[in-house]
Order: sequence, then structure tokens, then C-alpha cells
Amino acid sequence: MLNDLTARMEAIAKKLKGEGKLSEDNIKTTLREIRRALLEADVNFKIVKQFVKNIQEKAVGSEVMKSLTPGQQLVKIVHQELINLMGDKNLEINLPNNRVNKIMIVGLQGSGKTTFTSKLANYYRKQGNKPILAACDIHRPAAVDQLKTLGKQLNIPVIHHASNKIKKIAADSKEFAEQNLHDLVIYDTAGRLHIDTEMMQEVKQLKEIVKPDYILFVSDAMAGQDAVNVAQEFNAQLEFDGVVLTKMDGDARGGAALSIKSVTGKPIVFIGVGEKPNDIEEFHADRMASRILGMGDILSLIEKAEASLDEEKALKMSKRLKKNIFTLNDFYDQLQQVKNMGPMDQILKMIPGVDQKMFSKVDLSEDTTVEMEAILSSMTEKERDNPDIINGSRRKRIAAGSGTSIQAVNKLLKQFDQMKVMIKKMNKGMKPGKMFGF
Ligand SMILES: Nc1nc2c(ncn2[C@@H]2O[C@H](COP(=O)(O)OP(=O)(O)O)[C@@H](O)[C@H]2O)c(=O)[nH]1
Ligand SMILES: [Mg+2]
Repeated sequence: MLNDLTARMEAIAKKLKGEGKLSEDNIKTTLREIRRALLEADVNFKIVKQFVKNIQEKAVGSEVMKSLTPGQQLVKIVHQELINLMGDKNLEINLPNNRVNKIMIVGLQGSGKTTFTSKLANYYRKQGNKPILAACDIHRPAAVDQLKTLGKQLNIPVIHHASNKIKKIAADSKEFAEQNLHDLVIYDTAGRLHIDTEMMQEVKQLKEIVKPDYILFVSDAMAGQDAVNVAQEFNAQLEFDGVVLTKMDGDARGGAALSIKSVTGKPIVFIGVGEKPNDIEEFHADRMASRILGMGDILSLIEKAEASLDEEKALKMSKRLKKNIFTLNDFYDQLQQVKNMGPMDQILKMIPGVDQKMFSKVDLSEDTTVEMEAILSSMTEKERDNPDIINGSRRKRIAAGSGTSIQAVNKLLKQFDQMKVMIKKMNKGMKPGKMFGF
């Protein structure tokens, strides 16, 4: 998904994250690289200009946070700007079960409307709705057949009519939904290869007849900036509520994804990631921004860490560590603090100053973390303070108490020993991680 853009932005971010200091010069270079990456992704140049300007202003004005390196902080600013660009708020689609909700799907021919119509029905059925599909693309018989086939595959009724009058199909759909207690009608509509007045008139007429709760505009992500002009025109005529970007699984450059929200003011709600009924994803600007910068959800982990860690405790910990004091109690404390933030191995990756290589030998996946916590909580305070006293019979008791095995207890003690060695090494060589004090 957006592979080229992602590769370039990822490279920029990676370089930055390593920077302990930022000079005016390397900020300038970074901004130039970002600018080029976006232009090559076919993002509208005005949007790019504003984007770079925003970053520059924020980078200059912001205070450097203690827990992030300046490079990481700049990445964070870029990340936030990407979020603002793609949509800082989402469209909330509410489809209560006690009424017939109506969603109209519009867009150019070939953009993926019919495919998306069936994907959306499938999606909402999983959420507890009972959808039907209305075949309002009346100009091409093949279009009706396509929807009928998709409906049959999913076992979702498709309403169509031989007269091919949209008024009739709309009325039939309403009646069918009411009589059979369906709470959602999704209208597939006709598109053309280009905007044309006749098509617009027809969709506008359908809007007036149906009075949809939501209109979603479907756009082919591969179409780049062109798509943005089409979106603008559809929005001017129909005032749609949200955007669907299809074919995001292809090699779309990203122009549409990054420009459409700021040009139309309407958020991207869903993306299509394939031709199958399940190839639909909710769009989240923050996740997409993280994806583009190649950092998974690490940024949100940073935020969580900042919100949940007790700075004073961390400072105390750091002082203890500097003196090479690290007991199982300390370990337990750390585990407690980070346990709600996600897998430890991921958290460790984002801590400034932590040498990843040192931790590569320690298994810190989520499962192990849960097990570790169970074992640690089955020890007495005294045992955690002085692990040397944990002899065979104590190991047996701890294993039984934590519902694990003696091997698991042994493993934890061994890992703890390894950690102590690492800490000693770190104290000799580099500074320990600021936040967790490891
Ligand atoms: N790879 C991929 N293909 C898609 C996606 N959505 C639609 N398509 C394909 O795009 C083509 C046009 O889709 P269709 O739904 O008929 O577009 P419509 O003319 O707007 O109704 C079809 O071959 C679909 O299988 C998607 O998200 N990913
Ligand atoms: Mg179609």
C-alpha cells in the first residue's frame, strides 16, 4: 500500500530517528526530501507547500521533550501533520436497527462502486445489520448482473427492476426492506468514465428520491490528482459525506489519499484493499500516517508511555541502575508499569538510548510478559529482593502458585541474570534508557 511513498518517508524517518541533534541544515534537507516525496506521490503542490510550511513552523517552535530525541520529535511532528492532512476526524456512521438506513454509493465508472457496495453490505452484516442492495446502475445490464452475482455469493438480496427506472427501484427497495425487516439499503449507482451532466442529474435525482442518510464517494486510489478534481465536482453537486478509496492494494502513489480530504473537506471512511468481499478496511488517518512513516503503532506507544509512566519512579529507578542495583522487585515494578502499553519488545524499540541488540536475546513477547508477571507475583517480596534465596523448593512453590512450570521459573531467573549483565555493560558503555531505566 502506497509503497513508493512509504519507502521514501520511511527512509527519511529512519535517518531522523537516529539524529541526536537537529541543525537548521538537516531540518532543511529533511523538509526538501519530504517535499519531493510528496510531489512524486502526486500530491497537489499547494497542499505540499502548506504541509512543509506547517512542519517547519512546528519544528522551530516546539520544545524538545525529554523522552524523545530531537530526530524522533521531528518524526512525530511529520506524523501529526500527515494525520491532519488525511483527516483529523472521522465520519461517524450510525445505522440503528430500528429503521431503514440508506447509504448511496457514487463515483466514476470503474472506480469500484459495485464491488464496494457488496463489501459494505457484508461489512455491516457482520456488525449486526440486515442489508439489501439496490441496483440503480440502470444503463449497463452487465452492472445489474454483477451486483446480482455478488449478492448471491454473500446471500444478500439485490433489488432490481426490468423497467430500469430508478424511481421504481428505489420504491421497491424501500418496500422490500420494510416488509422483510431489513435495516439497511445500499444503493449502487451509475458512473461514467468522466463527469457528465446527464449522469450528475441522474444521481442527484436519486438523492432526492431516496434521501440517503449517507452518501459515500468512491475513488480509485490509483487515479492520483485526477481523482481529486472528480471528487471536488461530485462534492459540489451532491455534497457527499465521506470518501472511499479503492484499490489501495495496488501500486497507488498516494496523491488521492493525501489530497482528497483537504480539497473536499470530507474524510476518507473506508479503503478497498482487494477484489474480495472481505477486502475492506476502516480508514484511520493515524494508522495510515504511521504506516507511511513505517513505524507501525510505535508512535501511539510513545504517547501511552508518556501518559502512563511515573517520571519520579523512573528517575529513582535510573539512579538505582546506575549503581548496578537491579532486583526482581525492580523488574516487577517495570513490568507493572508497562503491561498495559502493549508488547514489551515493541516498547523497548522506541526507548531512546536502549541498545536493541542487547535485548535481542531476551524474549519479551506479550505471552512471555504475562507469564513473567504471574511468576513474579507468586514470589514473596523477600524473594524478589534477593533472588539468590530462591532454591529448589521455592521454585516448585512459585511454579505451582503461578500456574506455570519450574522450567518457566528457571527461565525467568536466567533472563533476569542476563538483564543484570546487560545493565552492567550499559553502565560501562552507554546511558540507560531514560524512561524505563533499563
Ligand atoms: N485490486 C482491487 N480491485 C478492485 C477493488 N475494488 C474494485 N476493484 C476492481 O475494479 C474493477 C471495477 O470495479 P467495479 O466495482 O465494477 O466498479 P464500478 O464501475 O465503479 O462499479 C473490478 O475489476 C473490481 O474487481 C480493490 O479494492 N482492489
Ligand atoms: Mg458498477
